[in-house]
Amino acid sequence: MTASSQPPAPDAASDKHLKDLIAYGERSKYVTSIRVPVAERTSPDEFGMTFHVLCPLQDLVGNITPSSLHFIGTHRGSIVPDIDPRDYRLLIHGMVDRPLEFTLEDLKRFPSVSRVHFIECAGNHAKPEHKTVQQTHGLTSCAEWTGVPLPLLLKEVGVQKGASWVVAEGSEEVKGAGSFRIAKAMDDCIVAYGQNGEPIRPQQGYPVRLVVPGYEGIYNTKWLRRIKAVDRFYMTYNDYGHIQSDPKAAALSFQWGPKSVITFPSGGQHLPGPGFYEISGLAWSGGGAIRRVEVSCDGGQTWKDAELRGEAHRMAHVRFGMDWKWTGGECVLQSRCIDEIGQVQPSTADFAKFFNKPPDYYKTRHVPGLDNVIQPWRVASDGSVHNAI
Ligand SMILES: Nc1nc2c(c(=O)[nH]1)N[C@H]1C(S)=C(S)[C@@H](COP(=O)(O)O)O[C@H]1N2
Ligand SMILES: [Mo]
Repeated sequence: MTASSQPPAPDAASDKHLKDLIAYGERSKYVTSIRVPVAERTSPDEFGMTFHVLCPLQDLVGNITPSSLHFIGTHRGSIVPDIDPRDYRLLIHGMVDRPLEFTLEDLKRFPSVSRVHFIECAGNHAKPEHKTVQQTHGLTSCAEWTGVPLPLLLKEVGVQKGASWVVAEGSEEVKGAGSFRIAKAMDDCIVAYGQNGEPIRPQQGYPVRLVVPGYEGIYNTKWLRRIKAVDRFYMTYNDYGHIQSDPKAAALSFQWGPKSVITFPSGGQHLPGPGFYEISGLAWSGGGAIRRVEVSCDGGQTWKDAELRGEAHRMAHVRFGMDWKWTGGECVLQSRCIDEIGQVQPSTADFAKFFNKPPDYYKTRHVPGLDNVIQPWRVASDGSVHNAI
């Protein structure tokens, strides 16, 4: 036997066995669902960077996105800061009585909360050329986030009268910063160190990120190093959305409206033949919990209530389902949802009307602001499913 053809030493083999199957569990070899980078930019680009990585929504079951498949939103490419938790510090300062620096251990000494929330990137726009739901909607994901309520930390530092905004900053240059009103910071934000029962993944901001429930993804600062209380809006790298010249577009930024999408049957999938199917999808809203989801199987002429297939948490994905008999003819499937404050998911035509555009505006240009339009899927008579936006 030559050296290279020798079987691996027993130790190496059992080490691998221990790693793959026991020490840290891996999914079945039959499960192959993966994230993919957005198609709009070549990844990796000439600098070796990958931008905005899409979650395979078509393969998910239930309400929680597994951490390994959580979408990745980044303007800085695939470089994930490598932060040793022992060196980690969070500074809270500005218009406060006692500026404080917290270590990770300090943060863990506070009472924790665990809440299920979606995070969705403002770049989540469905385009006619997108083939699958991963491409049309893959920049949203939902996890259980564990950490310290931000109001608790703000109380600890003593926010001064007159402070009206906060600026949150990530560890990579000043670019990871975003600012929002202090009322939101005092409400339901979480300084999170946990994701789905374990430490936050590096791609999601290890060791600590901010979770700003219902707001556009960019405010959920990853690798969080600083929160500053200030008395005015601060223009940061990430705040371009709020100085738009069109006040209607500006009004549709910050908080996500009600949004839903059918994930089965969805673009690129194939129905083997006529018969009974379970239409399945996800609904969520930045305005609170989802109250109702309706499904249309005739291009929006008639609607039927779907069932919620899980608990509808505030600002969280909830799965919906509906029994459906496909007769074999061509049809268009779509869903729309209503949230706890009564907001209804709009159609592409509603959106065009709101912006005084022609009804087919969406075919060439996506809507300004955060896009939550109804997504139609066309089932062809051969069972193939296509984007019908
Ligand atoms: N520090 C830092 N935080 C960041 C970003 C970033 O590039 N750097 N990207 C933001 C954007 S654009 C989005 S959509 C969300 C995505 O969160 P995720 O990667 O955990 O899905 O993180 C936000 N937080
Ligand atoms: Mo984003």
